[in-house]
Amino acid sequence: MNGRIVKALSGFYYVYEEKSDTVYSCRARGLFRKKDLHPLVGDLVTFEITHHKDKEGQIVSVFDRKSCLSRPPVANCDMALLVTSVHRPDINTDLIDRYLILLDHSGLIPVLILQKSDLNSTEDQERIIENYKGSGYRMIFVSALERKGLEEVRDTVRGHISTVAGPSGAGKSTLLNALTGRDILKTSSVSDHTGRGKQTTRHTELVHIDEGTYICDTPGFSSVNLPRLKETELTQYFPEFDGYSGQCRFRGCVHVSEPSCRVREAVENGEISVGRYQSYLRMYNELKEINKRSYQ
Ligand SMILES: Nc1nc2c(ncn2[C@@H]2O[C@H](COP(=O)(O)OP(=O)(O)OP(=O)(O)O)[C@@H](O)[C@H]2O)c(=O)[nH]1
Ligand SMILES: [Mg+2]
Ligand SMILES: [Zn+2]
Repeated sequence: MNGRIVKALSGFYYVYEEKSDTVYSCRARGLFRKKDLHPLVGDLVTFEITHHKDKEGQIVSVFDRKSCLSRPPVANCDMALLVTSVHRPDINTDLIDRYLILLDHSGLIPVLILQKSDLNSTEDQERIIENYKGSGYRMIFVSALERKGLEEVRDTVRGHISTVAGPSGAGKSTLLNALTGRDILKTSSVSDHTGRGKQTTRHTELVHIDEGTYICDTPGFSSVNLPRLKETELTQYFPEFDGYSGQCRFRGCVHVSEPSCRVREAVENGEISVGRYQSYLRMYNELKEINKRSYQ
């Protein structure tokens, strides 16, 4: 039998078999320990049924992965819905920008989901759009509460295996509940005191939306490590620089302090947003530091 791991908890792997619409609780054989292969949520596996009535089985093999993301740890996703709110909790563009680098590096299509749009003013919305202008990232304003933007999300994820990612309290689980029309995932309110989420989702779980469409619910996070990159490669991860970087005076310009830099010029005259350029500089310096330390 073939199936997909939809949840991993306390040594059990929950494997979903689409044809029979059944979830089997499986153990992984010692084989995995020997090979040091840890099955992940999203993995396609072959399994044997060991107990029909109790729907128990044993995983025999794991298929090669199409992708593997470190945070959250999921396999075979080709798309990531980066879910954040503007208010409650407040938006953290540094976290978004770092995560966009990680996604690009892992080969996943990023989609920016601005959840809780019912709490936004028109200016809030314009500010976010302005910040990512020219990046080409798909951006969807959603209110799970008022059921706005859900059709656009559905159209975007159709046929994809996606994962949600974003800070605690951003409304990831609420969004998935709204998309399935079922209250299957636990949610809880944002703290009035801190304005932050309460780490409600504790494990990663793949939710079957319809044939061939899955979305993974994941625990919230508040920091992202950059992938291992040379600082000079970072410019490739900012799509809004693409139309300008070829026009800088120096080949290999990293747009930091070189003269006649077309990217910096574009920032100065408002063609590229200052916020994104500052993110670039922060990450550039961080990578430079990391790389210096690791070569010492
Ligand atoms: N105003 C408003 N509140 C929302 C919306 N969607 C979710 N919320 C609220 O936001 C709070 C957090 O929602 P969750 O879905 O639990 O957030 P989460 O991102 O899954 O959080 P973690 O599981 O902790 O990572 C809940 O109180 C929701 O009711 C929305 O569209 N508008
Ligand atoms: Mg959640
Ligand atoms: Zn330049």
